[in-house]
Amino acid sequence: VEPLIGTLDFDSGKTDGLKREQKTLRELSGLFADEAAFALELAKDPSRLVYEVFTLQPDENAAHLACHVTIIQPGTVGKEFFFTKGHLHQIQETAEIYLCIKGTGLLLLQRESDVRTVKMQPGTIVYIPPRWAHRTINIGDTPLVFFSVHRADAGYDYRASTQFLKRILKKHNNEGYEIHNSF
Ligand code: S6P
Ligand code: ZN
Repeated sequence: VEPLIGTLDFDSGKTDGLKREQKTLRELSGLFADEAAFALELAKDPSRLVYEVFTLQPDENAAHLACHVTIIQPGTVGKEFFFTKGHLHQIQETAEIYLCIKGTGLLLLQRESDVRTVKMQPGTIVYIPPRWAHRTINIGDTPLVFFSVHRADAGYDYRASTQFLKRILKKHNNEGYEIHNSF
């Protein structure tokens, strides 16, 4: 395998040499708590960008690492802040490391009924142990940018995306966020 080289500009959040995937509102159907607000936003602009994932990873997977840069746009559906779908890894013993580059967010970690929220700001490093589902939420008004690394053959299990027990909502007429139960 040849060395792979990409760049992330820490000031602008722009990447180069990484493969881009995007998630728009229509791909996040069924995930936000307020279905009426979601329908309204979808009608306005179904291809509104919520987040992008940029990947640097070799084609061959075994024994390699994958790294990603995720950029979550600021925004809400109703009061709920924009987030990533969230997942577990198909290979359950996969751990992952996150490094926040820009913006303000929360990392929601969940293992069965055990839920943690970790504040993400530039410089925050989080080790996500195996078997903890993870979703990231942009609670700021600028894009949230973070870098992550895990084994390249980990795979993704998105069943976790509908099972998060907490939701992060914007405070009424106020700066900041509050954490609510999902169900
Ligand atoms: C991958 C890592 C991140 C997410 C990205 C998008 O293991 O956790 O790169 O893929 O933040 O989230 P999701 O839940 O849509 O894959
Ligand atoms: Zn992950």
